[in-house]
Amino acid sequence: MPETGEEPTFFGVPGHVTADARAVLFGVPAAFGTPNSGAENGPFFIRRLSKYYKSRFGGEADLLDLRARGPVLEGAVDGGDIGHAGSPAELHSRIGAFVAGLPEQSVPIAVGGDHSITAPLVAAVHGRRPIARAVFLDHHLDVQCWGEELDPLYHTNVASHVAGMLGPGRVTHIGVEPFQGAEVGRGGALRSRLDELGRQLPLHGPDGFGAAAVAEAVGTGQEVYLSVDLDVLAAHEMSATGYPSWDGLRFTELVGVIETIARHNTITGCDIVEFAAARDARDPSTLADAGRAAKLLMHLTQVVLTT
Ligand SMILES: [Mn+2]
Repeated sequence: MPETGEEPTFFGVPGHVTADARAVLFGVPAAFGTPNSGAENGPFFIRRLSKYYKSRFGGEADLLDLRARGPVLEGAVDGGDIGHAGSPAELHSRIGAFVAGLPEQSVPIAVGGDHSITAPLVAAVHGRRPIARAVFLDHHLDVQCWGEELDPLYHTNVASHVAGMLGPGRVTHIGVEPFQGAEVGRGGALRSRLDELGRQLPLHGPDGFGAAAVAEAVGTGQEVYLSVDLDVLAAHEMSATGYPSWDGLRFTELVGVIETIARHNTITGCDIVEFAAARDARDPSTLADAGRAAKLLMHLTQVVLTT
């Protein structure tokens, strides 16, 4: 992976937000909401590996989607990184201002960063056009079942913060671990918080992740925010993340789930979070995971642009 002086854009798309942009990719290189370091390097790695698609052609190429026989990334731009200097609150207000300032027809696609950034992203997207449902593709629930008051935003309670913004029944979890623990005596609290939140389509459900099961869990005809925590993938496909999952969705399944959601709903904002690696990591496994994350970003962007 050659280091050049100039930062590449995601997939080599234009590096500024144009008035007619339909998808705005941007980085949120922040790790305020996690005890682990490395999540701040997500945009760095994913931008670098996204060059793969055009690297055979010296960085400039027309790409074709073989499935639709159509163009790729037409209307996508890279809005750069949201600066993460200062406090979490300052980061959140910069995220809010950035999203609010985007052209009306464009869909923001954020690359984190740890999972806590989903909360200010949802708030900003919801402020432009009301979201009916947030879908978390995540191995973990990120739901707070301890205490009476909701703790300050952290990557472990981000779904609770999002649910608090959208109201009851509007959060769907897909790919979560089916066996969940809570503190002794708090199992009932977890169950009632989950009932309040919405639907869960865990790993190893009876209906798998086919189109019918996904449409049933997510619904149809709604404005949807999609958050992909990369640990929803099994560790053999994603170990460059804070909490790799022994078991999880296969990459192909994950893409299928995203396409099903997009076919039946309108995605008005999305993110890919929790890629994590040391800045100087160059081992084959980290690079393969970053390449996979870049490919997922490609799918997500194409889904936004073509459905
Ligand atoms: Mn998460």
